[in-house]
Parts: sequence; structure tokens; C-alpha cells
Amino acid sequence: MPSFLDGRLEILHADITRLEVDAIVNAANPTLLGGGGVDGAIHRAAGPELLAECRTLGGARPGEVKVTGGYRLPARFVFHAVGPVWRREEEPAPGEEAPEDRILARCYGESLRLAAERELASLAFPAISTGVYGFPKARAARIALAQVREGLSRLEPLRRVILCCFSEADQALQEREAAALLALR
Ligand code: AR6
Repeated sequence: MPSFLDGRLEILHADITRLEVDAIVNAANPTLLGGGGVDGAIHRAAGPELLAECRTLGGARPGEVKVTGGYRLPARFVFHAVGPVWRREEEPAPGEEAPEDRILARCYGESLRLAAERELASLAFPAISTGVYGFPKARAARIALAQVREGLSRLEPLRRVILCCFSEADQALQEREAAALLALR
């Protein structure tokens, strides 16, 4: 299994609802009341108590992260992150940052910060915004990897971060980006 950053980062092909970690991140929408994709899968696996707690949260803005229990999931907590919607025809020129990039980076950075604040040891992310929200996958992977590298360099208690990919092709893409960005440093 490929691992990076001294073994603290793993890139897995898995269903995130099955992972035995302290917290999983949900790719939610601003209502925080469920939806399709990984959001739907997490709500189905956690049971109706999750939706009941989500109703008390008052929604969230893009880039914000709110925490609930995991209920019937193996994970103790769910971090509900609202990713950006990608509406552009093309990616900005190389080296240029889009506002969507900053919002996606905040989803990762906030989740890492909240995990460390709660002294959690393990945290798993799906590829936020790369499904229905249309964010380019390689661009999203580079943002995720940069945030995880930066977070792990500062946040001691976090021993294990998983980037959870729903297909082998997505896993291969993330491994390629990680090899380019992390392994050759
Ligand atoms: N485990 C891991 N990854 C998964 C799983 C799973 N069980 N299911 C899907 N993915 P998406 P978004 C991957 O569309 O783009 C919802 O309706 C999927 O292959 O779930 O952030 C929300 O309510 C993709 O790589 O989230 C919002 O309205 C990634 O998860 C909207 O979709 C994200 O795809 C959010 O869109």
C-alpha cells in the first residue's frame, strides 16, 4: 500500500463509510442535510440519528467544517466539509490560484485543525468536490496533498491521514500526484 510523509499519509481505494478511523470527512452541501455521492453513503451508513444532529447545525458555508458523531459508522466523528462548486470552463493558467482553490484548501486545513484540536489520531478524506461539484481531479489532489503535508508538519497528534479514493483510477491519479509533490522532496 502506498504511503507518504513518513507513513502518516495513505492513499487508499476504499468505501469511506467502512474505515475504522477516529473521524471521516463528508463532502457535504451548505444545508448539511444530506445528498447524493459520498454524502448519501455516509448518511445511509450512519443512520437517521446523523440527520437529526445535522438539523441542529444551521448549515455551513463553502470552506466551513462542522462536526457530528458517527453513530452507526465505525468512525467516532463525521466532519462535514462544504467544498466549492467548480463552474469554470477551463482551469486558470499554471501557477494562478482560483477562489475555488482556496475554499477547497480550507476544507482540508480546517478538518486537520479540528482533528488535532480533538486530539484525534486518524482522519480520512474523500476527494471533496471532485464528483457532482466538478472540481478537476488532479488539481484537487494537489491541493489536498499540500494541505496534508502542511498540517502533518505542525499537528503532532495526527498519526494517520487517509486520502480515500472510490475507484482504482482515482487512487492511481492521487498516487501520481503524491509521488510528484511529496516523494521527491
Ligand atoms: N467512499 C469514498 N468516496 C466516495 C464514496 C464513498 N462511499 N462515494 C462517492 N465517493 P461527491 P462533491 C467519491 O459527488 O463533488 C452531494 O450530493 C466520489 O467518487 O460525493 O463534493 C452533496 O450533498 C468523488 O471522488 O461530492 C453535495 O450536494 C468524491 O467522493 C454534492 O454531492 C466526491 O464526490 C457535493 O459534491
